[in-house]
Amino acid sequence: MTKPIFGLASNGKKNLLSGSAPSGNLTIGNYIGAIKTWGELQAEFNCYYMVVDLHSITTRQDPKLLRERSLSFYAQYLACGLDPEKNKIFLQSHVSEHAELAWVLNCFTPFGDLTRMTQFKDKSAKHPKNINSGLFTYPVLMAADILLYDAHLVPVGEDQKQHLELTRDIALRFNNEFGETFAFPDPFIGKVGARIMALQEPTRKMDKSDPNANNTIYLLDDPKLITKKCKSAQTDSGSEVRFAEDKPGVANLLTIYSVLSGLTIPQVEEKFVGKMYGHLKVELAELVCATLAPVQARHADLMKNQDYLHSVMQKGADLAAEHAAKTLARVYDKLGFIPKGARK
Ligand code: AQP
Repeated sequence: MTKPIFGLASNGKKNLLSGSAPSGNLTIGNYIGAIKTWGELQAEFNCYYMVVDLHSITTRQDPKLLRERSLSFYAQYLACGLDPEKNKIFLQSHVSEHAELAWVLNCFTPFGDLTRMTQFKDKSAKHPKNINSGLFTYPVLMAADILLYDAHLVPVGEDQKQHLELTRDIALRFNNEFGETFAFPDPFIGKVGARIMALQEPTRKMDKSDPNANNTIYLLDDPKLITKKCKSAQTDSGSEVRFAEDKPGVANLLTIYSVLSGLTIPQVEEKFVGKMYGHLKVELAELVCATLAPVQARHADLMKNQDYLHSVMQKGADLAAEHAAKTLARVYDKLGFIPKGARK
């Protein structure tokens, strides 16, 4: 007989968790690689989607901007189609158990394991004046995010795979010592793990905190700016609209077109046979604008209705906290902490 899966939701569904840090503005890369897919998963899984504001302060944030962005990220999640009735959508800092479990897990994470995290090395190189301990222990907070909700599945990009491995090591270590306490998370590999690249430097990922805004299409960019960015995207030598490794610029534009149109790459190539890069750029700009127009309109409406936004946010946090509190109580009990008010 196969062992039952630990931590399944009461409806028998697996838990899935993901999030994005409000450390820049959401991009078409976030949309294609994450938020669009999250929306498609909400029927199949018990989903937890966070705005991971605690993570964002590993690099310095302007408090006013952080507040604005966190709210706007939340509204953008909803505007992109995430349903607050079907998912737990919340701000990470609204559920204090994240920070509490992270402390516990820190005590179960060998220092040497953290020194091997490549993202720490990359981010330290990027921010040499602010190599703080939070940046170093960031993967432990991410482990807490995942383990708090018994997440069985975590959609992760290439850059987060090592952190998920670390989470699995921590869970295994704890479970081996104290008996089954945490569900064991697996990476969720989506249908098309499209990775969107920077428009001006198409050999690296489009990044929401890129200092060069021309590399990035933001979800809230106005149509004129989107058109300008698409038109000035770097393309390659030659003129044939073809997907090839030695044509990273064109391949990137074709990928965006393919995902947003629902056509396969060969179908998109076929559409542009005999046409120039310029045609692709113009049509891509139109497609991106048409995709983002309803998102931007819904976002604008939501931002005008802050009472609604805050009430949904509160509800999401309350639902998430219910689950998180149970996990933390289980952990504290295993560790030998006396529950508050245990004997009155
Ligand atoms: N260019 C991209 N193509 C495809 N998917 C992408 N994602 C991000 N950029 C692309 C996916 O979006 C989710 C959130 O990713 P993130 O990189 O914004 O993650 P983060 O932890 O919020 O950001 P960082 O790296 O901590 O901070 P910044 O971006 O400010 O440097 C992920 O699922 C990712 O795969």
